Amino acid sequence: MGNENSGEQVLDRVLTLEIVRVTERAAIAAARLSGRGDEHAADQVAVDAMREELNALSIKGIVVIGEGERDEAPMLYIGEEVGKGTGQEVDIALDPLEGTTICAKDMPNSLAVIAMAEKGSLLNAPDVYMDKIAIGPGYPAGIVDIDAAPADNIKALAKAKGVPVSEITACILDRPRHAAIIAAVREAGAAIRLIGDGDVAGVIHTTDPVETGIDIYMGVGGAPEGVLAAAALRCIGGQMQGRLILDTDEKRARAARMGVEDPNRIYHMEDMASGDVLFSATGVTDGNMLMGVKFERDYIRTDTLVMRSSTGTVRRVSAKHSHSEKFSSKTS
Ligand code: VTB
Repeated sequence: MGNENSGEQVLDRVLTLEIVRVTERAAIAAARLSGRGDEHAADQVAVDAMREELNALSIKGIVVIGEGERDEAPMLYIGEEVGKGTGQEVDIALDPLEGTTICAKDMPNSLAVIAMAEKGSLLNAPDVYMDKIAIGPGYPAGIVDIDAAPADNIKALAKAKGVPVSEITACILDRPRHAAIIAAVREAGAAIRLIGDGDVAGVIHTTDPVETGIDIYMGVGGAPEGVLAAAALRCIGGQMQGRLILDTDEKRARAARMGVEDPNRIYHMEDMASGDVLFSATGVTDGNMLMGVKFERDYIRTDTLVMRSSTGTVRRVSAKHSHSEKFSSKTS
């Protein structure tokens, strides 16, 4: 798959393999608690595991997208320094368990995700909502537009793909706030896959419609998840636009403190994740692109997608881990 976004290789390429270990470890921890109905516990073990693995890396990392602001998240909060404090300075966006509720319910597509980038190249997004639209690679630039009517975007996409609108599937979070967009997409004649959570996976799924059945992601989800998804698309190729939803003075002030000058700005994929970006996602529960963690008698198996924007290489890492203390079920 071609990648138009190649750029300078700034990050040490060994980090591409190091971050696989980080998401594998978080995914294994979370997966032990999948289907147990306790989303906080699943999230907590994933956070602990990811943090421990990150702190073993020779990086000077800073969390720019994390578990929340320092006062509300004791670990992996925005601004937390991670890594051994030696080596390259990197910005990190992470979600040790993207889709806590789907993991707790043992439903598809929960992931452990991380993006690592050159210092200063990931959008410092506040934890607010973001309106998003994303499509995979291979389309002319600008064929979808966050400000266009949903039906027009669907029709433009179908035309560019060379299929009738009825063969297009949009992925949308199943929320009451999406009633109008859902009605408009259905009225246009396209199908919709409604998801309960996990729009990072939803966006990534647009990059491989043959495997996932998803052509376009639309709707309002978390802004931090938007930056993570943009980091992934920068590596695989595709188009994405996002706009923060800053509908109160408090949110506008919070965003301004994080450097957002224009509250109505449309962020394109490259505005959310620029420079050399690495991205890794390990499946927690089974999904459309990634298998979930499998606990077998002799091994624990994981499935990871890891990629890098400067080279456009997308690797799939299928790993067998021996049972060990590190992967045991106790929290650290
Ligand atoms: C999405 C989704 C997340 O939050 O961003 C969503 O990717 C949006 O927020 O997995 P609401 O749930 O408030 O609609 C999550 O579902 C995480 O909560």
